[in-house]
Amino acid sequence: MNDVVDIAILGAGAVGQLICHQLVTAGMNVGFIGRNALRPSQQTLSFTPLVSANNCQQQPQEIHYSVPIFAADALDNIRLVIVCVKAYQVLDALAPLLKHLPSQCHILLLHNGMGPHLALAPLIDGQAGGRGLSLGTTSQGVLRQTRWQIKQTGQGLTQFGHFAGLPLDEHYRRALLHAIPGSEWVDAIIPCLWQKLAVNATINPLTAIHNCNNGTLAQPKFYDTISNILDELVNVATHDGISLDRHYVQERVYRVIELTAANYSSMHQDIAHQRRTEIDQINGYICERAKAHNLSAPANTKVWGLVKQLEAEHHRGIS
Ligand code: KPL
Repeated sequence: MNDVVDIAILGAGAVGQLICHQLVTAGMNVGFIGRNALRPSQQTLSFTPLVSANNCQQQPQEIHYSVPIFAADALDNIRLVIVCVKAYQVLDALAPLLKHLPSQCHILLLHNGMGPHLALAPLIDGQAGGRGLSLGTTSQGVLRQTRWQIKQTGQGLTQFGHFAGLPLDEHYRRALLHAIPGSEWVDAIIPCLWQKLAVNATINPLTAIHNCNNGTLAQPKFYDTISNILDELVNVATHDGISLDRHYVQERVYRVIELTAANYSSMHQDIAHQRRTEIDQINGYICERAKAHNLSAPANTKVWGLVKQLEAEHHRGIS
């Protein structure tokens, strides 16, 4: 058996650790890139699986396992980097690593929101040796309990697709689909990212602004705001050449509200913990694309502004 670690995850947040767990469980050799690591080390991770619906009496067993952490300049064997940092960190985290990654190493972005792929594609496309960029989105629910301890809170669809440069090698494609439950490879990933953007552009800012869980948004008083955000999003996407089914998009948002009713969105948690949010890459992205097409997007502009205000209040220490 080949024990060389050839897959690296950049970003050890909740999603990064979940993907790591799923790949390790499927027998793949995975490690994390330690952005400030000077020498290689090992880290023990803990994972609590989902309680299965027909076995809710039994407490799920916590699983512990160890994975390598690489120094950023020791990445010669890496053939696939899965980027799980927040959308606003992608460029700063990845750009300095590109010179240390082998020329045939493929990059896969997996984060909420949109935008970084546009800035990254020219850096990947022009590389000698044949680098490639794929994009992905996941709706799996996961909660980080302590620094290296996560708990899966929900199943969900994960979609991957090619975006620029050379396609991901078939071996890695198959491995990802085998390892990640409910995952699929799609021919056109950008429409899938817009659909996920619709979920995040409604649930995330509204739960943060109204300090509520996802399920609260099923109340009729939120209907018009959700509708307006989605009208604008679908219109902007159309001008970007992406045709979305308006009815289906809204149905999907309400399905997620129902399925994750008890959860607090990632943006709600970011505001609650006084962290920066991904609002610029979610509603901000919609507003920027609207501006590029000379369209107005008042509902998205409003929630973008309100969340920026919440971020600024925390920054100034007001709560
Ligand atoms: O992706 C999410 C998030 O919180 O970022 C949703 C689907 C809204 C679940 O909370």
